[in-house]
Amino acid sequence: MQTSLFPTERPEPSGLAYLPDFIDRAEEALLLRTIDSQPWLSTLKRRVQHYGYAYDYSAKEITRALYLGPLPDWLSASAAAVHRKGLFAQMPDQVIVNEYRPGQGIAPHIDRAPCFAETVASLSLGSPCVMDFAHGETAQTTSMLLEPCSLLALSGDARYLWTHAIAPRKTDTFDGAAIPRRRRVSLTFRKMLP
Ligand SMILES: O=C(O)CCC(=O)C(=O)O
Repeated sequence: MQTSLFPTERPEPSGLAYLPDFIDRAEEALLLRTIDSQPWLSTLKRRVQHYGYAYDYSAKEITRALYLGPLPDWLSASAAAVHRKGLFAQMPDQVIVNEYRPGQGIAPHIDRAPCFAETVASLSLGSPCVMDFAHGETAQTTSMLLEPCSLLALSGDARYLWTHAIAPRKTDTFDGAAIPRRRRVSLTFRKMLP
């Protein structure tokens, strides 16, 4: 486990919470099996699954018209576990599952403020990977290692002022160590705004 969230002398975005071992390896394996038994959408470079509400990637938004139905039981159990940590004022009701094969990533972005409530939280399964952050106004940058079974919650500045991204590469370097990427699957929990 990493001993500090951010390597020495890198800024730490305020509002960021990192919970290592949020789930155990058995829960991780069960989630991966369940996710892999569901249909994947393959319209992006990486495969995704949407729950609660579909995300419109061309409009870069979610509307209530894109409601898919309540979270399935297996996912609402995870959403409830996230909610119990006190990170969300209300139960998350929208989840995107992202699959990253080695070499795949996600472009720098801030989750849409008008669509989603104050916290966005991401549960990591499978491979570790480095997430990169950049402050929109000060141009500060920083990176952190997301370990499997961890939960990353972004609120405050980390949610609204810093972009987050995963570079499309096959090996990360973190604190001087090369970390080859394997398949990573993440579940990002959000609460839709009215
Ligand atoms: O894979 C992750 O941990 C982050 C996913 C993400 O940023 C998103 O779905 O908007």
